[in-house]
Amino acid sequence: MSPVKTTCPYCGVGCGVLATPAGTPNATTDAARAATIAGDPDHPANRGKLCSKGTHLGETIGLEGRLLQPMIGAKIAEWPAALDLVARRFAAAIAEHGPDSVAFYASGQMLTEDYYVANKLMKGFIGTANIDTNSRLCMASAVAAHVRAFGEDIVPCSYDDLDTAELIILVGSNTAWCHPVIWQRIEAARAARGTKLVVIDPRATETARAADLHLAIAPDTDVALFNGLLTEAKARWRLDGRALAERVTVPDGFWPAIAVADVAATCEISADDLQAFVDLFLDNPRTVTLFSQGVNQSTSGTDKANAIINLHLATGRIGKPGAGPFSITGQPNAMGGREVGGLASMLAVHMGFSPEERDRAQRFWQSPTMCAGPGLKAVEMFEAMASGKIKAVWIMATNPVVSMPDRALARKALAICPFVVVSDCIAATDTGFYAQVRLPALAWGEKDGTVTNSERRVSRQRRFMAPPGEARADWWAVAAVAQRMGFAGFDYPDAASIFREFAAQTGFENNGTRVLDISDRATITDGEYAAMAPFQWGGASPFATGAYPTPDGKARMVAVRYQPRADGSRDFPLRLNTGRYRDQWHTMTRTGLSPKLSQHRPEPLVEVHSDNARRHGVVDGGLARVATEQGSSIFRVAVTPDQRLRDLFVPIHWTDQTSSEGRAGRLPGRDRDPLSGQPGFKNTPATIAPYRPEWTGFLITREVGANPDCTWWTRIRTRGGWLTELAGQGDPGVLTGLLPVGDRAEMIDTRRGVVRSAVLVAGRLQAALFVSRNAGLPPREWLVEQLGADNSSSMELLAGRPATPAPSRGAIICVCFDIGLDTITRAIADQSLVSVEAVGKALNAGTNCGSCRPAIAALLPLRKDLVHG
Ligand SMILES: Nc1nc2c(c(=O)[nH]1)N[C@H]1C(S)=C(S)[C@@H](COP(=O)(O)OP(=O)(O)OC[C@H]3O[C@@H](n4cnc5c(=O)[nH]c(N)nc54)[C@H](O)[C@@H]3O)O[C@H]1N2
Ligand SMILES: Nc1nc2c(c(=O)[nH]1)N[C@H]1C(S)=C(S)[C@@H](COP(=O)(O)OP(=O)(O)OC[C@H]3O[C@@H](n4cnc5c(=O)[nH]c(N)nc54)[C@H](O)[C@@H]3O)O[C@H]1N2
Ligand code: SF4
Ligand SMILES: [Mo]
Repeated sequence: MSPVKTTCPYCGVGCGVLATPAGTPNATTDAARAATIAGDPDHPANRGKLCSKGTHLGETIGLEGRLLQPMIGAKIAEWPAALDLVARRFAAAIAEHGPDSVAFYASGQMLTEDYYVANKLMKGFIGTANIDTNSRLCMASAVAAHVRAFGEDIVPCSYDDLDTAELIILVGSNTAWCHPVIWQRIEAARAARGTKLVVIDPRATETARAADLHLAIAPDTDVALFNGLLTEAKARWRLDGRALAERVTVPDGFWPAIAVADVAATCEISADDLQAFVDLFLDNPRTVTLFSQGVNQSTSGTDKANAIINLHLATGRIGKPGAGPFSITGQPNAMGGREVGGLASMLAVHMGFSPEERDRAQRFWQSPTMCAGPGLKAVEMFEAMASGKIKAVWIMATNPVVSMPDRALARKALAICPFVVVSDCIAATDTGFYAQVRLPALAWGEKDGTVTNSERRVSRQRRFMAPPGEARADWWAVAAVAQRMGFAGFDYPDAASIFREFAAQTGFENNGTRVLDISDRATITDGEYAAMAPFQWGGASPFATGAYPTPDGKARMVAVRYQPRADGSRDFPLRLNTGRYRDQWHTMTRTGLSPKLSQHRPEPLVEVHSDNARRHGVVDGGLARVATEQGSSIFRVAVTPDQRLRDLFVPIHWTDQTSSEGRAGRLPGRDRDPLSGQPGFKNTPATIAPYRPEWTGFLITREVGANPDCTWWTRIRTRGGWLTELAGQGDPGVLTGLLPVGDRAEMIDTRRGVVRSAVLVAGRLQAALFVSRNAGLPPREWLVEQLGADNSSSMELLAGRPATPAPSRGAIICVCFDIGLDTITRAIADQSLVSVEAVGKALNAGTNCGSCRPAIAALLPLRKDLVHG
């Protein structure tokens, strides 16, 4: 078959993908659903590149774990019955308690067409703005800052600006892991043009380690840093006087308000480093400042973003090639959601809630009723649910039980809410557990529509596999419910017709007041929609003319003051930071299916500075309990110089499905930015203490099996099966109940507290359990590879290693070629390798997707000049 041009379903870089289905069209069996994945050389976002997650998409498109039928409670239902029930319960709640008693909680992983229909139904027909999305946890601060500064939610930059910038500043962004193809573009620019790179992040990430200058600022001191830089630029007469006179409004009292007494001391960085930053900034006018969650996910997130924007406005570094403040989006369609208006704080197509705007939307939709004003923002929505005010909620394409702050809140809210609908492609999710109705959604490769990436580029996601089972598009389910509720205007035959309506709305009575206007596409044919090439709205540089979509046409500086956060208490003296791993996506419903992607970080780690570890008695490789006021969870300890003295870092990915503890989601509190409502996920008062189990162990199985009954376990995909790490108290003997039937080889040493069991069927390993009271456990690598292998020797299996062991590979760095840390460090030492390229030549590592290149660079002897490119 010829390749289908589509878009990667993960991050907001929005890479074009060529998917070539391997099997017969319309096949719905697992084997037939295979596809070959490659980067699309013609897509402007990636020009053929893909990171590790995109490269291994083929490992995630099977039917394993899929929800394939509507479910009412625990029973399979037909679509009509499920839709009738949803419509009836929503209508009943509205009739009895009014429109504000119902809510939708949506997601930046929905397509624009899905989002448009959900927003239209809620705001124009049900008549409340209680539709919010996980973008509240992700982009809301950037949105609020854009609106404050520019009058509209506009990202002023394009990826091309990275190619022409002289200086790139990354603020609160682990670009090398979270936006890897942008990172590769930055690295290419550095190699070709000597572009300077500054990274501002409390952690020394792989991104930060590669920078010319890394400022490991104290958490949440960004406003002080950027206000300080702007004050210094003014003192040195380096503002853009013309821009300030003609294009920017500076509020009275701005300069005294932003003054910071001692920037270096406030940010806890050296005066020399601060000076180096100031010099780099003043010497390099073409500056792009990229920012993401270290900025947005903060109780001062909107102020942080405006501090960055202020700097660019006042120095004239915006609306020009190679210059601008650039909020990069997390999810594949965070931007599309903002465009249709799927946030409780906007109405639709970049309009607010003024009487004229509401009237305009009502006339466009020909709708019976309109929401009166803004709705409940994500955390408020769940608070309203928990206090019984919301009687029915529909959650689509997000897993709030895992991803919302304050672990108790979402669980309590969903337990109390009388009617919960969850649309997902996956059957078992922590949120689905609370649903009365679960609706099977199309997954990537089956769904069809559009997404918008960080640079405002709209691309098609195209179907290349038949929908399995009863799975249906989210827009279809929402429209079907709307029709059952008696609303006209929802009889869409396909995604194209929704796209045309959305495009028309962006232009409806716009008259140039809003930059978002794609109404030239409102009349495209189905064929044109099918063939639609990626396009960018707002052009490459929406503010190139110097005009802004405010009433007076000028941008606005905002006097944002640095406000220190209260210090941690005696009980919680540390600061907990949470974030992402390179090869996992959020709650792992998709990347967690890929054996390749699961190798990079097979367990959730808590990263701790060595002094901090010593002070709290935790050791590298041991287990530790991290606690905050909200709760606690257990992680494997990684002692590292990458953390600041009092900071801890844990990953967000593990859930009830994959771990008993090891759960970042239990830890952050509800504190949020007062303007955007975005939670401060990156800075929670916390503490750490050793967790000393009586025994530790691991289990290797072919099937997922039941969850172990012990204090701590975490599970990950391996080739041909699953690896579960275990630790607990009491008798570990009960764990043998997790082993399947077969020929059992066993070694039990009660004195040393060792249990080793291997289960074979026809000489092939089906499962293995290793438990030890004194922590002596063999490496997992070889054993995992024996799953299902021919002619296994029980002796070797129980020893946990082959009779003639191969040299250890160590933790896998390059997932494309399975190359481990030990292999790379050995090659570097033995062959005196000094560049990433040389390592690639010797081992292949880093030569496919390139996601591991920063990790390889970090292993090289200090020859920074050679590692770029
Ligand atoms: N591999 C992978 N990639 C992803 C995702 C994924 O799950 N996995 N998710 C996608 C999504 S939805 C998003 S939103 C993006 C997120 O992408 P990023 O924002 O790059 O990722 P995070 O790891 O959440 O956090 C970024 C950095 O902010 C730093 N930080 C914490 N506090 C502060 C502070 O006070 N100031 C500053 N300056 N920095 C701070 C953290 O130490 C962290 O390194 O990634 C997208 N890409
Ligand atoms: N502590 C902490 N918490 C965080 C963050 C953090 O940094 N720290 N980051 C926050 C951020 S930025 C984000 S974006 C969120 C992400 O958090 P979530 O949105 O909760 O995480 P996902 O795993 O992406 O959930 C998406 C769900 O939708 C399903 N799905 C995928 N595609 C579709 C589809 O087309 N239709 C339907 N109906 N379902 C689909 C998937 O199977 C999955 O269950 O987490 C937030 N929470
Ligand atoms: S950078 Fe990686 S995850 Fe992001 S869109 Fe591209 S291939 Fe997908
Ligand atoms: Mo996000």
